[in-house]
Amino acid sequence: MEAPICLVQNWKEQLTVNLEAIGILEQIAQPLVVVAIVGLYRTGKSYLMNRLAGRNHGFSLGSTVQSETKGIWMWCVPHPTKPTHTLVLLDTEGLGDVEKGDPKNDSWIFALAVLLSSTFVYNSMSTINHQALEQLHYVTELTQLIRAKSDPREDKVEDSSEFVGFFPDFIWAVRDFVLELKLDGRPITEDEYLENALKLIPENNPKGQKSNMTRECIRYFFPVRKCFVFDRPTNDKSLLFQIENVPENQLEWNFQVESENFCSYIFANGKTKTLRGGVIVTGNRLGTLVQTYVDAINSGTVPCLENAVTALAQRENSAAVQKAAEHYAEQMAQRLRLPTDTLQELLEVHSACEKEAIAVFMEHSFKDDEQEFQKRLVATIEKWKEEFMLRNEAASIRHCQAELEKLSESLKESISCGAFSVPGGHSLYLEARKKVELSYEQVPRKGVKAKEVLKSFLQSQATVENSILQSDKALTDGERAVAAERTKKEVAEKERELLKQRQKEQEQVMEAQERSFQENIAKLQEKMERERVMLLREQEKMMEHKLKVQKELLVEGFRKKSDMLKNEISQLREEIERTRKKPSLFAHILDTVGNAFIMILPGAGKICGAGMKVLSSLMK
Ligand SMILES: *[C@@H]1O[C@H](CO)[C@@H](O)[C@H](O)[C@H]1NC(C)=O
Ligand SMILES: CC(=O)N[C@H]1CO[C@H](CO)[C@@H](O)[C@@H]1O
Repeated sequence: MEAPICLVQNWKEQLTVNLEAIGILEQIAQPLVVVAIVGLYRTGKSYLMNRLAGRNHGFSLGSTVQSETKGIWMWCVPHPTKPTHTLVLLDTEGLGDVEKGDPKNDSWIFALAVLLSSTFVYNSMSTINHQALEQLHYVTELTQLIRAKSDPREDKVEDSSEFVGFFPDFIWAVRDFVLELKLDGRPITEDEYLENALKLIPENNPKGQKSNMTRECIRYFFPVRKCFVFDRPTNDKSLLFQIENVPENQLEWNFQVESENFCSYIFANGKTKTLRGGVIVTGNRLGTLVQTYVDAINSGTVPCLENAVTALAQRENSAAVQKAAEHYAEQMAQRLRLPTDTLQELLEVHSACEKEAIAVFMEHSFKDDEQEFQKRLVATIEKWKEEFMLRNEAASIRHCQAELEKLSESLKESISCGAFSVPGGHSLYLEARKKVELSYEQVPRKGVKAKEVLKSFLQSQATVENSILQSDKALTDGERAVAAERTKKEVAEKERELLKQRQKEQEQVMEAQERSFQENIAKLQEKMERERVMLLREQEKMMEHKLKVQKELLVEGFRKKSDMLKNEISQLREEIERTRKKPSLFAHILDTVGNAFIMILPGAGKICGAGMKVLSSLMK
């Protein structure tokens, strides 16, 4: 992208998504590092954005800002140090600018910037003081504006602490910093400066209440915090308003170094944007997220992180089913040589292809609650399998008929020229026919319909044979009766064989369904286990953060506030315990989904003995 483009427009009291920008995101299949920068205009935000993009121009700078559209601007550039990633820069335009419309909608822009980014930069001037913190009051509204889970607990605080897991890292950029980095005469780091500024105000005065809340929220929601201070870029006022045209080396040395440090930090530490459950956000996913959130805002509902993941999953899981089913059909077509010698041969190839297809599905699907999409895949593959079985039968019939046609040519000729209408003709006929049968037996790879085709052939010969038999003058009536009886017996024997083959095949089909069932359950179990480990990690991270906040509050002397966290912490501890004890959770899910799979794979149910006892034995 040569220049930024408006992503979300905040105009005429409406938020609108720019479809052109969504189109750009949809082209990006790479994972994203998303850096959002927020702050008042004329504070030099654009300069930092341009530096991150590696350009001098792009995001417009303060002097022309008035003509720009209010909202979120986006710039996608290759990540300078991670070639497998795309860096997306988001700039909020016109936040806190009264001339540009209702400030109520600013809260939404702020919330969107938080939701969409993996690194969130707040840019402000001169020092971190009451005023700067008050300008950041938007963070205190986040709990009212967005929700983590689709079924929130009664307890609001409990829900808000859910944010911790997937909120961006927080960076405070202090521009034109005029103080010395010292605390009680001792030099401190930038980060210490920030942490000190975020300490709560002990005495209860109404003036500090607002900034006090901001402090608390930042510490609560953003576990990873960082601060960068910047000197004035130039002391030449005339240059200040056209910084984009000033060559780098004419800017103040300190400022150059500070900008460099800021950019290097973000390039090295800016996280890949990730959602709950380890879902990595790519360009096209970000596009869906933006639309989902803005749709929710415009329809007056609260944008919800969990619902956004569900929306993504809905879209991608159908694609995952399709991809997996296509893989199956392609591989089957490639590996099968129709007709196969036996049904078992086909079913073995089927099992191998299905195994791969399930793996493809598992790789590309997520949050498949109730296994709705996996069930769809099982059903689709079953249908395909039946289709391949039909094709196999048709190929076998074609092949066998053609072979028999060839082999019985001379027999038919003899019949039509009356070669068997002589005394002793019947035995001649039987001999000739036996020869056909024997040669037919030698034909390789006749397939599943070999016996059936032969049977039909013999049936079609019945009338001819009978008339040869009846007209054979060399036989007595008694001999004729015996011969007819023998033929009948042979036919019955062939029927029995055919029946046996069909029964065996049916068993094989059932066994194949059982294999499908086992494979589906096994892969599902693997995936659930991976997800459980991920959830545990997220919960533990949340716990770590809460304990840290609790301890800090205690050290700072806010015992009451610190105690209030106790409840949350014990709740979370219980949740972690529940996550640790997986089998009870799995058993329930597997029972339900197992039954659903068996509906589609009835053979598996017959072999397993229907009951879900088999599942308990699977669960180790
Ligand atoms: C700031 O928050 C702390 C902890 O809740 C509270 O004790 C203190 O009175 C608050 N200060 C102000 C100025 O509201
Ligand atoms: C999307 C949104 O919240 N828009 C609001 C912007 O502000 C006006 C005035 O308060 C509201 O009417 C809109 O609903």
